[in-house]
Amino acid sequence: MNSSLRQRKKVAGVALPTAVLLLVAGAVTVQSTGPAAAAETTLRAAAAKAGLFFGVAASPNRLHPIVGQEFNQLTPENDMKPDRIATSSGGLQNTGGADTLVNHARSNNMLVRGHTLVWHSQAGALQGASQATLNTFIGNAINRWGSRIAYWDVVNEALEDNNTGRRRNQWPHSMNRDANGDGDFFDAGDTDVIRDSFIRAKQVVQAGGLTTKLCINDYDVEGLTVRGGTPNRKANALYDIVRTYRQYIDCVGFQAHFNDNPNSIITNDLQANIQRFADLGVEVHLSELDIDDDLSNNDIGAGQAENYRKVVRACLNVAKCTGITVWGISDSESWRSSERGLLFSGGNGNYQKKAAYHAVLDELNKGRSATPPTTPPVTSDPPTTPPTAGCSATVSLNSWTGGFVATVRVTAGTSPINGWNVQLTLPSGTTVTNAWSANRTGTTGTVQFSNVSYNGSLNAGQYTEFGFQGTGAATGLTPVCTAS
Ligand code: 9MR
Repeated sequence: MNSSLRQRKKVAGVALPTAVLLLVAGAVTVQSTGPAAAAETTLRAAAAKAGLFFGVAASPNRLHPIVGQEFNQLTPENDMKPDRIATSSGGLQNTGGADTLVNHARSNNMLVRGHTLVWHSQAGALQGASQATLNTFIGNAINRWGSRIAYWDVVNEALEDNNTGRRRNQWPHSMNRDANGDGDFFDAGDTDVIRDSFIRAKQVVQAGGLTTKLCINDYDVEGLTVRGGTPNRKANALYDIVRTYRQYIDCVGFQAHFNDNPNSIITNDLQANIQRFADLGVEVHLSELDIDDDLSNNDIGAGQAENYRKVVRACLNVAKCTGITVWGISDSESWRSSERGLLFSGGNGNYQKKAAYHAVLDELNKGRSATPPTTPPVTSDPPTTPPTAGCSATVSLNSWTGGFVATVRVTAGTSPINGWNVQLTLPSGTTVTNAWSANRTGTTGTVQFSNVSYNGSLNAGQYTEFGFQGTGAATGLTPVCTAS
């Protein structure tokens, strides 16, 4: 366990499409094929049917049969980290463990998430290296396994602890320079390790014609808020990075190590946060999931199995949440064994399913959320009030003292629409601080939100959602929707 993690640990039903896993050009893909079938009996089969992967962190000495039986994705828990495989000049060494895991994944029809290329911790011989050396390593590592790695964590844990919303300042982030002093590293004249590492990784993928997708991965970024409803500044900072470098970033890993740290609890707005990243067009993974079994200060419940259910549901409800990886098989073999955060007890190949396992399997078997029908349901009695053309909007709020997050659902009426505008009048003293999946005009009083390029066209009865965050109290909001 690295020191920052040690420290933060202490602080504190409609018809489902069926799907199959296919092995295509070295990568396993999930594909929909038809109508519903009986409940599946393994996590991987249930997940595949719902159209996502369900994976596990793996080590070469723990490749027990359960790995291939229950999971269809693996992440090397330690064997692809720079301290295992990097030389000081960015070359590769000791790749045996990683090779074993990649081969095991292939023979068990599993995806691989490579973990990880650029990280301040476990940097080994790369500690203190220049961007040029990091780039050499990025090229060597990506090319060694090519498209056999479906997803690579290119940059891991770049943001500071304690909800500051800042970048870390130790190497490699100490190389960052804010040339014009405007408080970010996003300008052309700035130096940014995140940008430069992703540019290099994308170059390598494109030059090799690889299918590998490139992810940024972090913890304490799962909710829109943290304990007490405080905005999650670390999540907002990650969001800004992904939005700014979207052309190089394909996927985002929310580590999802849920525990009693105020910034690591499970909040009600997990799904809304997954959705706002998904709305940028990236895939979202819950990349290192474990849940403390006596999590006492979370917002959404106390029982471990129920918490697993809610977290899995939040992912299932967002189409671009394409995978969940648990950080180990059993409690006793976990990096946090004292928190008993995983799905199995037992060890050394002899594992017993916990209540959390059954909850996850059950939830996966329910599949993704219902997509609204494109034609109104047929009823024997015509409705007394016919649905209207145009659009309608409803607001749901997650409020705390001094702030709130609003999720607005826009639903098309009886005809398809090509665009929408939602007007809201905020109470005095209330200010919008940021919005996602919509263009915004105004921050106080009467504010307008209109569709962005990808969510303006809705079929009759179909809906989309956007969100905004604000200070003050957002009571009595009555949205007025106009379609175009
Ligand atoms: O589970 C990993 C553990 O075996 C290592 O000792 C530890 C060293 O830092 O890393 C653990 O995995 C971490 C992952 O690479 C990044 N996110 C946090 C994970 C738990 O610390």
